[in-house]
Amino acid sequence: MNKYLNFINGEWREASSGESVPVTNPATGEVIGMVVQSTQEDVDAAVQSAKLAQKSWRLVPAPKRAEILYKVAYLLQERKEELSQTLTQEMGKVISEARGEVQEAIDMAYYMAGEGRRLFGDTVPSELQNKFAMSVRVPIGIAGLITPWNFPIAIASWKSLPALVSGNAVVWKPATETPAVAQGFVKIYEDAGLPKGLVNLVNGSGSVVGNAMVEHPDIDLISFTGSNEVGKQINERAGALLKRTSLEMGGKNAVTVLEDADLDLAVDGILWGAFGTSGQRCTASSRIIVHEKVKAELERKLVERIGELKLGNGLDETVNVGPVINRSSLERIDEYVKIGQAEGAKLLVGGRIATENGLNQGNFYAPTIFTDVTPDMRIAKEEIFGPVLSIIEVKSLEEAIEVNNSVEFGLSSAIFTADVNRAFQAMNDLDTGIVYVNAGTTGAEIHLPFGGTKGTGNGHRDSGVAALDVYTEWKSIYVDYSGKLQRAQIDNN
Ligand code: UN1
Repeated sequence: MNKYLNFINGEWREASSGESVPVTNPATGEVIGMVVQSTQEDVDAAVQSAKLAQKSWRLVPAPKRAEILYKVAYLLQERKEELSQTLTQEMGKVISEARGEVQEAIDMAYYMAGEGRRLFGDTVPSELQNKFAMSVRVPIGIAGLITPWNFPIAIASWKSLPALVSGNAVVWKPATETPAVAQGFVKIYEDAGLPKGLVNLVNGSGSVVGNAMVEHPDIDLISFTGSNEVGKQINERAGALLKRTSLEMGGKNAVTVLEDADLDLAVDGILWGAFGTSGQRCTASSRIIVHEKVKAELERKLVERIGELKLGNGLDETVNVGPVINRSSLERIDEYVKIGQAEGAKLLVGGRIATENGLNQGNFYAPTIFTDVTPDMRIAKEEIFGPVLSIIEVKSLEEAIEVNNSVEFGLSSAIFTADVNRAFQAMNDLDTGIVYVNAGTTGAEIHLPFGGTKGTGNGHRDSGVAALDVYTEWKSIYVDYSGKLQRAQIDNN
């Protein structure tokens, strides 16, 4: 039986509690390993080792730090297939998507390695003669990373790589559901020759390990991706300690389909965005906002095509939709479907736990579409995190934008239209951190900022160059080479 350990100060270790919990394959219900459950004591040990390691790491020139990141990229590439298989086994997403996710980590490693030779600051003219002015990025210290199970390696790469290239050390708590991929990623840091103590892996629960990280005086920032509820708690606790937080939380992403859209293309985008990863992406499409003139035709095409989606174990290359993460998630999704029906939405297709052909061994939900949904219904407002889509009818672009923006989240949105003017209108008015034109709501690329407005985040971004703002402080430096006292704002006015 596999046992997933902690990695602290360059050593693979048991947790101080001596306890562990099972890790289950969501497609088959099989236990694939045990993951250790850490305590405050393990977090303290991880922080201590991170602190010591960071003291010298901050002095290593960034291009040298980046050389290790390039090795991380090569090793990720070498182990791509192995990591993808592991990912599918413990998280459930279909193998082609698992490969895509590992690719996202590879892309991020190359991109952040490149930052080792940039990490740009500004050089600006001083207002005084014989004085030089510039700003540089400096590391913050120790970054505490708390990551979810739905993108266990991509999101960990978005956070750990910029933290490291800019000179920080990392204490990482992965999701309890996905310790094998976390172990595989940390092993790569180890094999790439990252000095010991710079990346520490502490497995365990949010309530014990997560809290201990948030409250630890020597962890300088927390970067979290997960639920809104937990994000808010983290922000409150960390806020009282004046600790920086970068929070990436829920979504209730909508695809708008206007009457001039290419409907077949829209159907492709919708099916991929809503049922890829079984709807368990923060970016998943969970609402369709469709113009009344094309609603019936879009629905007909969606129902026809949804029948082609094959449910099953993601390791089977012919499967399109894998399981959801666990039993309680499956039950929560089913509960939302009942809520939708009680609210008066019309179930077009799906709406049941799938049990045929051995699917009852895992946690499978039939791809589900509701229509005649109104924006005030709970299924149109709350994040379901499963393969459930709600169709809302509108009469104009203006109304579509209003409906799109009416939810408490603001991660991603999409519009299908052939009209360039209306596309630009939408780009301007859709209140989300990510906007797609003629594509679904998923599929962000790593060199652009990832994050959202309103209840989705707190203004920070993962990935892209914007990620560096999370892991660095600005230091403004003035060099006066005039040899005399020059008083800014006084001697030159
Ligand atoms: C997430 O769902 O939390 O844009 C991340 C996407 C992926 C990342 C999703 N590149 O859909």
